Parts: sequence; structure tokens; C-alpha cells
Amino acid sequence: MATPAYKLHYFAGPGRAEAARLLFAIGNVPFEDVHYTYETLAAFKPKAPFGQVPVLELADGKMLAQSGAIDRYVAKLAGLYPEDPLDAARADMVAFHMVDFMDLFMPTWSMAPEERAKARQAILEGKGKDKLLSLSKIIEEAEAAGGWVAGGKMSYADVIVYVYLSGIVSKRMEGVPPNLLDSYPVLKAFRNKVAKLPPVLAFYTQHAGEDRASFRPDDE
Ligand SMILES: N[C@@H](CCC(=O)N[C@@H](CS)C(=O)NCC(=O)O)C(=O)O
Repeated sequence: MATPAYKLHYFAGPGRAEAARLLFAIGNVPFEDVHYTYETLAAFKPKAPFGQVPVLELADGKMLAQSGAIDRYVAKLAGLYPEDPLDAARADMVAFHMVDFMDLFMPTWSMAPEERAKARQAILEGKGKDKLLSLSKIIEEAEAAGGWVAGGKMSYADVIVYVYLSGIVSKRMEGVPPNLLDSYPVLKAFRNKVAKLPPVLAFYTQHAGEDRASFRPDDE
């Protein structure tokens, strides 16, 4: 088998590389998934443009950093980036919103476990709730307009929404109730719709494991 033209450098868990992995898989674009631990990452850091991962390495050795840039590039390779400029902007708008949502939780990672759980609950009752409610409205409109966030067909934005909604209820997010999306039925239904797409189901059958259990459909 030929060596894939792309190497995605990240930790083994989903995190900030998961959307790119899934976009590669949905688009049937071969890539090598290179995994690090915090210890082994030290040797790779000097090659990473900003000393962080994810990094996408191209066949000629060029290194592309920032998950948002990687996701958009891979979306284009996979045929999942809208061609119409306004549809593309709408897809980007929703993708940036999901990053804003996840970024709310960033300060909680350095907290002690008990403090962390409380802080996460507070986020979910405050700004996190606002962001999920506004997302719910957008998804409701999308469902009424053909079922997808941008341009009437599936795009990378739908994948990002699915990845972040699945990630927020994963085992790693202690303090976040696993049934959080019961309070957001539109989001829950949308997450399940994407989870049941054949390439998505196939990806999570191939990548089974506790840290990805929440990426499966709820009714399994
Ligand atoms: N804005 C960047 C953030 C990248 C980032 O924070 N990466 C973390 C892992 S999720 C990292 O490399 N941590 C190790 C370190 O900074 O040494 C992106 O979205 O790619």
C-alpha cells in the first residue's frame, strides 16, 4: 500500500484532531494518524509551527498547525467545504461557535477534580447553556431547510457540531452529565443523525474505546 500523503500528529484521544480524522475518513482520503503522549511530544514540538498539536504534515514535509485551519483544509480535500462563499461563511460561523463553546471549558482542565466538576456545572448553567441554546436554534433552522448547517448539504460544519457535542458528554468531561443533551432535544437528534451516517458509524467501529463511546448513537 502506498504511503499516505498526510500525517496527522496528535495525542491518541479525540480532542482537537478528531474532526480532521473524521473528515479524512468520510472523504476516503488516506492519512497516517501519528500519536504522542505528553512525554513523546517533546521531541516533535520543535517541528510544529507553534510548538503544539494537532499538526498536519504534508507529503513535502510542510507542517500545518491550528485545528481550525487543518479542519478547513481537510474539509476541502474531502469535498466537505461549501463552494458558495456565503455557505462557506455560514459553515465557518457554526464551526467557530463550537470552538467558542469548548473554549469555555479550557480553564477547568488545570483545576482540582472537585473544583473542576463544580466549574463545569456552572458553565453549563451559564454561558455554556446560552451557546447550546443558540446552536439549537441554528440546527432547528438547518433541519427545516434540508437538514444541514450550510448550503442544503452536509459540510464540515455538521461534522464539527457532531464531534464537539459528542466530546462534551465523553468520559473525560467529568462534571458534565452524560445525559446533558436530553435538555437540548434538537441537538441530541442532530448528533444521533450524524452518528448514524455509515462512514461515521464505520469510523467509530474501527476506533472503539471508552474515550469514544459517547461518539456512538445513543440507542445502541
Ligand atoms: N489553537 C490551537 C491550540 C492547540 C493546543 O492547545 N494544543 C494542545 C493539545 S489540545 C497542545 O499541543 N498541548 C501541548 C503543549 O502545549 O505543550 C489549535 O486549535 O490547534
